[in-house]
Amino acid sequence: MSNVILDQISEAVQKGKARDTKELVQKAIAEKIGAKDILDKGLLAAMAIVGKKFKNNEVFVPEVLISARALNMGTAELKPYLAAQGVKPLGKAIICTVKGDLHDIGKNLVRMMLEGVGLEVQDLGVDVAPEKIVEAVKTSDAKVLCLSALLTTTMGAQKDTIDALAAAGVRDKIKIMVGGAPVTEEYAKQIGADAYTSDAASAATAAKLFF
Ligand code: B12
Repeated sequence: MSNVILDQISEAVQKGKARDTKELVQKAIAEKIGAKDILDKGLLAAMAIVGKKFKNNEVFVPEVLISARALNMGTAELKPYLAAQGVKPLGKAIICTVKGDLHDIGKNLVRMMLEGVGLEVQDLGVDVAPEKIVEAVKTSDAKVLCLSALLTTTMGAQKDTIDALAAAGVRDKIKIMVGGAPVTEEYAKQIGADAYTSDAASAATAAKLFF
């Protein structure tokens, strides 16, 4: 039974049907299907399929964008269930997708999970230049900075950002976490980041350790 609805959610995301996605997620929640299953087996499973088709040129940017919009509608419904409510603020974090990169689904999930462990998150958005990040770090009392990159061509901007923070004399003010599909533990070490994790839930667990 539960698989049927998860498949329906996946189907709705693949077709970019935002309203259907939202309603199906609400239905799944009402049927007491776990939020993590709805996310992994419904919403993200769909994006994996869309990603394959995108790679094979079977779908193009507009289709991927409407699927991303549907997925975001679905995750918004899940937010209260993924993120623990009423947690006393633990501290602050800054998050963004680095310069040249417009992918924000992963970033948004990480933000949601950080909020779930009680962090207040300042989201600088996508395509954020190192200078802007330096400014944010200087003017905030955030203890953790999360940098997301989804392209092999923009991973370098994670390093550029860390270098810019060092040049501005604020590198030691903040713990830096990096992530995104092409990023690895080894790369994170190489560019002098403090932590890397491969998914949003473990990102939140790792971030918590810095407080
Ligand atoms: C959706 C998507 C898009 C959408 C983005 C919409 C949006 N609002 O985000 C659109 C259509 C705009 C897009 C555009 C492009 N894309 Co695109 N896109 C994807 C796709 C299909 C899914 C990405 C995604 O959201 N995954 C789901 C999320 C949840 O996963 P995630 O981001 O990896 O995040 C998880 C972890 O990595 C981690 N995480 C993420 N960030 C962080 C940060 C920290 C600090 C930590 C600790 C963890 C962490 O936690 C997350 C949750 O568990 C991927 C294919 C794929 N399967 O990955 C291609 C993909 C990333 N895109 C690709 C390409 C090439 C492009 C374009 C260049 C295409 C083009 N020719 O125009 C443009 C670039 C635009 C730009 N300048 O950014 C390639 C990248 C190849 C490469 N290795 O560089 C991919 C891999 C597709 C492919 N196989 O060809 N894309």
